[in-house]
Amino acid sequence: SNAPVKVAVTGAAGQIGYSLLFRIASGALLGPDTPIELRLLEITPALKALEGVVMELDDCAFPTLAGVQIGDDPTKVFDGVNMAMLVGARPRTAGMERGDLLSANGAIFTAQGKALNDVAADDVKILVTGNPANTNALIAMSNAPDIPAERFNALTRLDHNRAISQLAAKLNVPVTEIKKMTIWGNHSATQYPDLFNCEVGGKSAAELVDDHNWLENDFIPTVAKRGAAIIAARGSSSAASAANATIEHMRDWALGTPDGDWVSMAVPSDGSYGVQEGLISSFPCTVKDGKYEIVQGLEVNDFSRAKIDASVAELAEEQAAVKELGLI
Ligand code: NAX
Repeated sequence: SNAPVKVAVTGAAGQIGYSLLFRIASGALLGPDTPIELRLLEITPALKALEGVVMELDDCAFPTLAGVQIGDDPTKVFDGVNMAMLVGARPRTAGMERGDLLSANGAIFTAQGKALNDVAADDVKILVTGNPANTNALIAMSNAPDIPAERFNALTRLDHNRAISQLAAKLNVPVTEIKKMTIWGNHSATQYPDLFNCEVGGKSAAELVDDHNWLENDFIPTVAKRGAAIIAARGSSSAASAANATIEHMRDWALGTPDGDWVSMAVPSDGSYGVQEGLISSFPCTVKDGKYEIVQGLEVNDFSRAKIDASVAELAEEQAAVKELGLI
């Protein structure tokens, strides 16, 4: 039998963790034939709650779950991990300035980047879900000089899935008809979901929609502000859909994307599409044999150019702020 894949999840006692762990353990990440060993990191006061979650994992008797370890020390929990999903982060609380938020998260992601650098497996893949996801990933990457930079990604797959769902509803087609959706830029309100390169049944999505007012003033803000709409409706932030997107990003990164389609992944820029090198920005990506590539040669019209530039400018500001704080 094959050796278990070691999968770390941080913030494991949180809301997203409660959806994520059970799906990973049940085989949704790597299929029914790959045993998984879970490595769960939490802060000390949350370990008791995490023990309760582990009791429930035990009670599922998942055939693919080969073991679970929990702890509050990243150098122990990350030892030998092949995948790390960095979900735990410090949320913005009342009275907190942007600098305070970046500092609090900086402390978390410098420490976790260093620990991954020291103890993770050579093939480790790291995905940051905790916000501000792109910049947290940049901080972790910058503190892990021995891990190839391209192994640090941030999550924009939830935005990607939201965009597919909104477009499918508008055109009254099944989601399976929609290919080549792209989220560009930051996982924030400046993100740009691109319908000009998107295809529906092989035709241009923007042409099928044929309504620039809807595209600009309805579709884009609905996708970009969906998180706030979920909070307003549910009373807490998206959790099951965020867990689903985290799994889909990692699954596709490990197992590949289908021919004739791509996914959105926030990855360190190589300068493609004029995005300054080193920023962790969302791009259309394909994956083969565990390696992703940014899709090249797409048309970027003037409307798209301005939207991408605005989101990338925000990423550059965040990068400057964390540089100023000495975090990268
Ligand atoms: P919760 O507050 O429910 O859970 C977060 C957990 O992280 C807590 O249990 C906390 O104890 C733990 N934690 C804090 N610091 C830690 C550390 N240093 N090491 C390990 N664990 C630590 O938040 P939840 O709703 O699960 O959301 C988690 C993160 O995902 C938040 O930052 C949230 O903003 C972000 N999101 C990102 C999304 C994306 O698309 N990229 C969408 C969903 C979500 O908003």
